[in-house]
Amino acid sequence: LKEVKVALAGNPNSGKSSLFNALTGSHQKVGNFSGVTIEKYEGYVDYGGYRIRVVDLPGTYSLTAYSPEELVTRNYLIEDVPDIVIDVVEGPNLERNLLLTTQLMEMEVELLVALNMFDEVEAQGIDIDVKQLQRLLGCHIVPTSAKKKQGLDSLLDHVIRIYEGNIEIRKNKLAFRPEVDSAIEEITQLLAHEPELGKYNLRWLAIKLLENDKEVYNLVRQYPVWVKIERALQHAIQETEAVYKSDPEISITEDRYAFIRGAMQECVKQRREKKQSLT
Ligand code: BGO
Repeated sequence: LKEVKVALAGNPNSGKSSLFNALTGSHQKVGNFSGVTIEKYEGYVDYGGYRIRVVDLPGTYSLTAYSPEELVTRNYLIEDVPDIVIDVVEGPNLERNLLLTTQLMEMEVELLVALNMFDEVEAQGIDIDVKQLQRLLGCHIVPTSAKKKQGLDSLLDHVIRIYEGNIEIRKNKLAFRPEVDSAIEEITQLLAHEPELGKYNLRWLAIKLLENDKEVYNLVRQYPVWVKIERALQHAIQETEAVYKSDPEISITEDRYAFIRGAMQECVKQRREKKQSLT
């Protein structure tokens, strides 16, 4: 059997453990993530001639360095490099859940969205333009109901076809405001001077530096190129302060929310309930 490594990421209460259970059934074990007391659920499912190994990552709303759950999640994505990351999204609460999605896009992981609780989406009369949302997120989206065990085969089909490179989709990058985008570009190029950093996604490191991320700061500070990067960061702060009266960190957060608002306006409509006819 060919093995495919899949990680489940998602907000708390998105139905991640329900999906994990529905997928892996009795093939589960529990351990700990290295160095922390956070439980690590691993399991597998054999499907279509593949053994799909699934890790259930801690539930998180974001990928900052401020909470152990968020650190464990992003470190896992960086160090263990799953073949595919399934972002389990709570369909009826799409807007809130997309914040994590935007950050997974920034990490440029191989992303697949499980639009979970789709039974609730339908019951509540919410219309989601899945095709258009796929275009905006630059990844495939599969509606699922972990509770009713619907969409699971389609999800696994997508895992295999993405792994085999059989369904292309145009990746999309979130556009930040021009001053931030050019700072990201400049810092990414500076980071490329350090071969040892080559194992990281440099664009992601650049975004995190602009966000004042402590962990990434401590990583990059050890390298000679830091002097130039610090100058670039200072310059970015001056520019965004001058134009927007806010620092790069706030600008980046605002741009993520702007992207999400746009996506919601384009893709999600509340259907008006049909009035009951009196005839
Ligand atoms: C309770 N559809 C629906 N309708 N519900 C779902 C789906 C789905 O596709 N998937 C999950 N749920 P977790 P995290 C509950 O436990 O997997 C429900 O944190 C209840 N419990 O059943 O735990 C799931 O791992 C009493 O709901 O999420 C669970 O991501 C009343 O979403 C909740 C109502 O799922 C969270 C619900 C005693």
